[in-house]
Amino acid sequence: MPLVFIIGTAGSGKSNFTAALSDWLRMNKQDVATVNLDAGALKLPYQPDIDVRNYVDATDIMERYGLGPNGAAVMAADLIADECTNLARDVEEAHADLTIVDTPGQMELFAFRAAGPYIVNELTKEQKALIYLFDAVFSANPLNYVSNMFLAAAVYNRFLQPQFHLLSKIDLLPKKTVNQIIDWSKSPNALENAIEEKLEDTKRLFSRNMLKVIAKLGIQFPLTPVSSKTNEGLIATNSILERILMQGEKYTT
Ligand SMILES: Nc1nc2c(ncn2[C@@H]2O[C@H](COP(=O)(O)OP(=O)(O)OP(=O)(O)O)[C@@H](O)[C@H]2O)c(=O)[nH]1
Ligand SMILES: [Mg+2]
Repeated sequence: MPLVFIIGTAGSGKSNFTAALSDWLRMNKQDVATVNLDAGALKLPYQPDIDVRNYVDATDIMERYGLGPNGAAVMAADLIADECTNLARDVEEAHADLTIVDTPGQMELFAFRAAGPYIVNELTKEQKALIYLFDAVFSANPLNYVSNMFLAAAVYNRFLQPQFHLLSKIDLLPKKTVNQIIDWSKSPNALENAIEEKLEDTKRLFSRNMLKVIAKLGIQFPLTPVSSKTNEGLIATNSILERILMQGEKYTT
């Protein structure tokens, strides 16, 4: 029963991608379960099979401890770790061939506090992977793109799990811009040229130096373009998932 965690900055499209991928897989006769780990989610674009809000509720925490929304979100993120046994049991009992996990809205609550890596390790002992979403609208600027590469590298460093990268919400950009970003993700030269062309002064210098560091680290994040509105890229995503999680086999045998 492999698991895939969907991660990305706030608003990068995690919940909608969880909805689109699970709907599409079900349409293709795959047995899928969805998990919501966002204790503060008010409305979700899918009906989660397993829901952390059954155990931890951010609104409830706000009232009980007199906290604001951010304080409650931090506390909720930490409390989720205590519910890991319950959540792992729920995942087990769902008996799905693939479980898709939608992570909390603010990525740092999941990636940069102790609870996130603990949950990723403990939710299942089966095969797992992380999908990191690059928001296409944000990533269209080379400086933002390079910053997102650093975030993706930091996330990888926290979880040390197989991780692959998608460019989300591509329906919001012209095809030419999408192709350009995909080009940057595959060719450091193309990204370097964009930095020289599109950025000035400090921003150019900063991006150029960040790119040098990335080259030194030997990181490359080839992006697969996706849209949860048009379902573009879901076939490609599924192929990558099958390769990572199932050594190329289908989930359902
Ligand atoms: N056009 C378009 N909009 C999208 C797509 N995916 C998400 N959105 C929109 O982007 C916004 C954020 O999407 P979510 O799926 O809630 O993103 P998230 O990462 O779960 O956000 P938080 O959990 O609130 O941080 C919503 O307004 C969505 O409708 C997409 O593929 N295309
Ligand atoms: Mg969400």
